[in-house]
Amino acid sequence: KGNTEWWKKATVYQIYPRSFMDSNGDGIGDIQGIISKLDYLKELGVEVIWLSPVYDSPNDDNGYDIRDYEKIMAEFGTMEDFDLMLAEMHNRGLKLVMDLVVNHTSDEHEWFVQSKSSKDNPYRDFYYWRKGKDGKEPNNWGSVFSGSAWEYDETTDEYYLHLFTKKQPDLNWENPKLREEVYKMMRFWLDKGIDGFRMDVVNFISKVPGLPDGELQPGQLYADGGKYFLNGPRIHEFMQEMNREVLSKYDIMTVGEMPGTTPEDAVLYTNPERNEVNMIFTFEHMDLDSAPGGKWNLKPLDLVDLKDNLNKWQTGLHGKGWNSLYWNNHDQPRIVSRFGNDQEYREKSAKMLGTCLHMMQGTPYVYQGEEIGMTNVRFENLSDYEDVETMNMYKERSMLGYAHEDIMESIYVKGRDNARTPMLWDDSENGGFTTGTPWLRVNPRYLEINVKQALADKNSIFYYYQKLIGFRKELDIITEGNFKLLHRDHSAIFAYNRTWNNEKLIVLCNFSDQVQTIEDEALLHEIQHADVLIANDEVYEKTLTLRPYDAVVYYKK
Ligand code: TEU
Ligand code: CA
Repeated sequence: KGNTEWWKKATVYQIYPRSFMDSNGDGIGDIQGIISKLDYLKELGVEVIWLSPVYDSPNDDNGYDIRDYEKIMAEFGTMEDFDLMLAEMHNRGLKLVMDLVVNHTSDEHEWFVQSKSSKDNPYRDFYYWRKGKDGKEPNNWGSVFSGSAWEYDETTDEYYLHLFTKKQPDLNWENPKLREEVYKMMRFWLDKGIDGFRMDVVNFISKVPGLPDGELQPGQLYADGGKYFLNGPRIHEFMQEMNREVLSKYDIMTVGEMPGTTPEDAVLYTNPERNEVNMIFTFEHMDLDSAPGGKWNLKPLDLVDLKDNLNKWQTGLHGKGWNSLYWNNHDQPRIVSRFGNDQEYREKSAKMLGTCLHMMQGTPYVYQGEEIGMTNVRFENLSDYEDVETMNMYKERSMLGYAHEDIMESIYVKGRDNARTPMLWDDSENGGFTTGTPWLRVNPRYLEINVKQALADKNSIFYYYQKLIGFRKELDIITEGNFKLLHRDHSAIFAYNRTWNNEKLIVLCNFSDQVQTIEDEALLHEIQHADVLIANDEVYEKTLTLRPYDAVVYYKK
C-alpha cells in the first residue's frame, strides 16, 4: 500500500467516452478513439484520466445504468481494447480513474433480473422492494429524473425504489452480501492496475430505515426525500468498511460524487485519519444559479454568492480534508457559457475561469473540451436532445402547463447535453469526431472552436491551461498555501491570496465585460512589488483596474 498522496499535485481530465473520439465511424466514441488521443492529453500535462462508465449497459442513462460491471460496452470495444488503453496510459505516465456506480444498477443486471423473479430469490434483498400503500407508491419520494421514485412490478405485486430512472433500481447496502459483491468487483478492476475510482452519488447509499415520507411542497406531485437518503445514518460506516476491505490495499485516488454535502460533511468524508475517500465533489457552487425548486428554475449568478461559497470550502477544508476543484463535467453546462462569455470574450473569459479555479487548493478536474473553450448549444428541436433527464423534465413540465419556449430555455442554459456534444478535434465535418453520423449533434461552432486550431495558436486556451497545470506541479504554495478571500463585497472581481512560508500569490479575476477597479492602496503596493506569474492578457502596468475578463496572478517570494 502506498500513501504518497500523489493526487494532491495532479490535475485530472475527465473523458465522456461516448463523445470523445470515434475510431470506426459508427458515430459513437470508443476506446480505440481514446487511445488515439492519449498523446494530446499528455501534451496538456494532466496526470490522471477519469473515465465515465465504459461498462456493459443498455444506455438508459448513457452507461450510468450498468448491466455487467466486468464487461466492456460493446459499442466502446472489448476488454482487450481496455487492457491496451490502460497499458498505453501507464506507458505515458498517465493514471486511470474509473467510474464506480454502485448506488444502483441497470434493471437488466443479472442481480435485478433474479431479484424481481420472486420474493424468496436469494437476490431479492439486493434491492429495495416494498408493498404499495393504499394502492399507491410505498412513499412519496420523487425521482431525481422526475416522476415517482418507485416502480410497480406485477411479478410479485411490489414496488422497487429507483432514485434515478426506472431502469436504475437502487441497491440495498444494508445487505452485507451485496456489499461483499461490490468489493469483489472493485478488486477485479484494481487488480488490473487501475489507479482509482470516482464514486457516483455514493453518499446516497445509506437510506433511513422505514424510508419515511418527505415533505410535499405545494404544486408538486412528489416530495424530495433527500433528507432520508443523503449522507444517511450508516454512510460513514459503509465508506470506512469499503476503505478497509478494498481501498486501503492499493495506492489509488478516490473521489466521491456527493450532492447535498456541506464542508462539514466533506471533512468527515475526506479527513485522512478517518479512512474514507480522498476528496468529494460538492454541488454547492453549481447550485448558485438556480432558483428554489431545482436546477431548471433559472437565476443569474451573483458573484458574491460564488465567492462566499468557494471561500467556505477553501477555508473549511484547509488542513482538515481535501477539495476537488471543478467548473465542468458531463452533467453541467459549459462554464464559458455559464459564468463567462461565450461570444466576444470567449477565449479571455475561459482563461479567466481557469485561473480562478486552478490557483485554489485542491485537485482540479478539466472536462473534455473545457481546455479549448467549448460552449453550450441551442438546438431548435427537442428531438435533437438525447439526455433522459432533459426528456423526462420536458414531459413533466409540459404536463404541468409550462410553455414550450420556457422549457427549451431551461434546456439551453442547464441541459446536460451541453456538455455531451462531441469533442471538437478539427474543422472538418462533425469536428473530426466521427466520419459517420454522430450520436448527438455536433456544436455548430466547430469551424472556430477545435483542437487543431488551439494547438496551432500559442495564445490558445489550451496552452494557457497547460501552464496552469504545470504551476501546480512546480509551486507548493498552490497545493499547500492558506487561502484568503479579498474584497468580498466587490460585485465583479473575484480576488484572493494564497500564503505559504514567505511566499504569496495574489489572484485577481474580473467576471464581467466591463472595466472594474478595486480601491486598495496596500494591495496596489503589494502587486507592484510582485512578479506576474500568469495573466490572460498583456500586463502593461501593475494595476487594480482590470479590463473585461482580465485575470492576473501575482507571485512574491
Ligand atoms: O449524477 C448525480 C446527480 O445528482 C446528477 O443527477 C445531478 O443531480 C444532475 O445531473 C444535475 O443535472 C450522477 C452522474 O454524474 C450522472 O450522469 C448520472 O445520471 C447519475 O449520477 C445517476 O447515475
Ligand atoms: Ca465508434
